[in-house]
Amino acid sequence: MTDPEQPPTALTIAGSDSGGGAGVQADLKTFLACRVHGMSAITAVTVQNSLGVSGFHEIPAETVAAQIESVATDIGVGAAKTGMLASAEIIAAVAEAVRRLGITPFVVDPVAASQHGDPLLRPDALDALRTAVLPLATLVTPNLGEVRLLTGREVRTRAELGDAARAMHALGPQWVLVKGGHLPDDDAVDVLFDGSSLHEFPAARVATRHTHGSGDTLAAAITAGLARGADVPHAVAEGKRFIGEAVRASFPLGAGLGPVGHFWRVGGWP
Ligand code: PXL
Repeated sequence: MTDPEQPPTALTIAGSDSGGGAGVQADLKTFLACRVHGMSAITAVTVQNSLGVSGFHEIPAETVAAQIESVATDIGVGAAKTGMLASAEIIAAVAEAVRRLGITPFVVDPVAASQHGDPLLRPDALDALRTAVLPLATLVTPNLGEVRLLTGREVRTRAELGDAARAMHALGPQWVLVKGGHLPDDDAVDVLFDGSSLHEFPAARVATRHTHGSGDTLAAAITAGLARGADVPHAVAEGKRFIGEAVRASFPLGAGLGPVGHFWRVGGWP
């Protein structure tokens, strides 16, 4: 039973990014900036910097499940999200733990690759993601590449976003947020679908290549909103505002892709 004096809590089930811009590190910074106590169940340790991912080490599936169980049975999980899940074994263990412990709301960011294109999910794990995890999701947040991997659908125009959301919804989540940022339009539109109505979230584009960790940050900000008691449309609206400001506050780091600026709301640099 959660103490009413305890702050809202959120759990990320994701991989570590040694460069600090994406993965668990992005999620925990976002949770803090959104005023929830962040917790982590680490699925894999990636070796990476601004130039890309040069390797990763998977955590044993039973250790991933044990991390989830440990925090859920003591601290309580107000909302959870997934990021890099790495393998079919880890996916099966996460799905079993989330179901058994009744963890909800549950946001699934179906991460398959880094922005550099480095794989973060074994190709043979896609089926497990589709069949074991998506039916448990309160919300799934695919980009267009992930829509293609999960549904076989190629989205080339804004008009096709709705069909993509319907195809994703048929895989079992309660809500779908398809991120249209990779379309060649002037603004970037995401569409939210609950099985009956479509809602568009347009956003102005920001001219920067430093967007490492942006998908993780959006899903984490939405998860924080859900942990604070918002419904899905309000949590998505708040999450879109958070990531919009974070992209505007992004900065160069190292020789490659810099991260979004998680500290836009807490103040400090720049
Ligand atoms: O942004 C997707 C992502 C998720 N999780 C980890 C990552 C990345 C991208 O690099 O490294 C650990």
